[in-house]
Amino acid sequence: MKILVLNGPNLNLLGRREPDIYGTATYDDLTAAVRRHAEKLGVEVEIRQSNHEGDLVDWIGEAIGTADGIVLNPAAYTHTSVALLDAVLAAGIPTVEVHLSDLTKREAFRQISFVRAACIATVMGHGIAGYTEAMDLLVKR
Ligand code: CA2
Repeated sequence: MKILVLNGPNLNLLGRREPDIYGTATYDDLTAAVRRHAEKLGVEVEIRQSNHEGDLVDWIGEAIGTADGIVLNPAAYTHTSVALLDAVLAAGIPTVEVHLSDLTKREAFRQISFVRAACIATVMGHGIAGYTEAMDLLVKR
């Protein structure tokens, strides 16, 4: 089984500000936790991050026929991107939406998620542990 983990804008800067919202773990900590968990589960993993919406759309499209599941934190594009929603719908690959923070406790504009309609589950508010929980959901499925 192969899982693709996609991260949206600014997540590469994780751990550098707003620790009260996002925790103190860095992006390297996140990728290390995901790789460790993939090894434990016996699955292949590929992790990517981009600040550009089109990169994320392209990577979802390229996953067709190569990935069995996607863990997707679209970051700010969660709240704006119909293109990402359409990409996940078109790919037809089981996808779990992940957020480090609990969006239900944040600003009104963060209550909207376009991609959610195409995802099999959403994990939020568990920090980087949310990524490994999402991987478990995909493996169980
Ligand atoms: O909670 C999440 O995981 C978010 O997807 C993170 C996004 C935010 O726009 C979403 O509403 C919720 C922000 C990613 C930026 O992450 C940073 C965190 C700390 C320091 C620098 C960047």
